[in-house]
Amino acid sequence: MNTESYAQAIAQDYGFEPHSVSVKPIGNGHINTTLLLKHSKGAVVVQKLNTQVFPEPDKLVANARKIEQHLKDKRNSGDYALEIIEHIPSVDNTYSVDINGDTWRALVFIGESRSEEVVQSAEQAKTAASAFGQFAAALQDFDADSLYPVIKNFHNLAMRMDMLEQAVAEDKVGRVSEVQEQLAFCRQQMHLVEELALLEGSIPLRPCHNDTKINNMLFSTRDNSAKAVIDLDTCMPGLWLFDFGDMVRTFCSPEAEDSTNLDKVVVREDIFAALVEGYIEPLKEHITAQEKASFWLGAQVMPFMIGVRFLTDYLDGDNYFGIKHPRHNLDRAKNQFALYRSVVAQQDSLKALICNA
Ligand code: ADP
Ligand code: GN1
Ligand code: MG
Repeated sequence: MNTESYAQAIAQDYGFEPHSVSVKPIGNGHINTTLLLKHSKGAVVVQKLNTQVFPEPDKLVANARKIEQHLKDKRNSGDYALEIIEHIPSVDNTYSVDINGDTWRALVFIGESRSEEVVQSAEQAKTAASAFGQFAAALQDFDADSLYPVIKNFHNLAMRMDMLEQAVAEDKVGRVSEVQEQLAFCRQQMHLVEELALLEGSIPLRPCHNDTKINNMLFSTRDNSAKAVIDLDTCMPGLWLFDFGDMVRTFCSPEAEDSTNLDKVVVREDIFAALVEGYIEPLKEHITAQEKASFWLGAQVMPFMIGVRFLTDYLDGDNYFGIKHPRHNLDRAKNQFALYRSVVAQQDSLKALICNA
């Protein structure tokens, strides 16, 4: 089926006037297919959920709707100021529809907004980090155990390393020989697995976003303020250090995640400082001292772990992340390892910024 036929089928399922419908891709997500659908009365976002990544899409939608409801209650009581990602019911009153074996959902289009791929200024970093902090704070009284674990062991580094070794052993597409340098590098970082294990039990499990990359929040095009935290697909119980680390990963480099300009892939300390400040402020009533200290480990783990995941997908034949060219996942992996190296190299100043916050 082509995009136009999907659009017609969606129009029917959601009761939009079929002749008025047009679609175009929006955003740069790696997982789902996201389209802006315009119809006679306005616009909605429609998404084909990637069932390779999310084998139980109905559970994902049920999770997202629980969070949506919780945030709406918070907003109604004046405890959450951002806009909320909102699912639209179909004509049959379901929140996802089956089109030719694929699962689609419709979301309210959050207008006058834009997402960024690269943070442009410290002010922007603070705004975005504060939005993710407000989101985390608003979820503190949410029962995260009521969420279905849509991807088990999502941020389990030990398991990610096992998956890398498995992909190496299988060498499905004959790419192992060209990544020997990256593999050797990965195998030297096992201390991170041990450091994470040592933390177990000393910091609380929290309702987490688990994908706090910069393009998963929307800025207002009117005044550049934070508009909404989006992409709630991986909200599950987790550790704040991972959400913090994912922001370090996606806010701090002046280069995009897939840039091959590796000399420029370095942590911008002013951005890091703004992110620390922006994220911790909304959490100050909740965060423990040990949790704050653990952010340093998060800053190292996330660039490294996502690098490992990109490398694994490259060896596996690119079945997980969307790619635009055959070496895309390898480029992304090299980029993330360069960023991880920069985090480690700047350890003294970055750690001090966390400690002094
Ligand atoms: P993926 O899971 O593939 O990352 P996302 O849910 O993050 O998909 O959506 C991809 C992009 O689409 C976002 O980065 C954002 O630019 C845009 N987007 C998604 N939902 C909305 C929405 N409700 N309103 C406006 N833009 C949206
Ligand atoms: C994916 O869906 P998106 O593009 O926001 C991935 C994240 C990775 C990220 C790397 C469900 O996020 O875990 O960190 O790519 N999402 C999933 O950019 O695996
Ligand atoms: Mg996304």
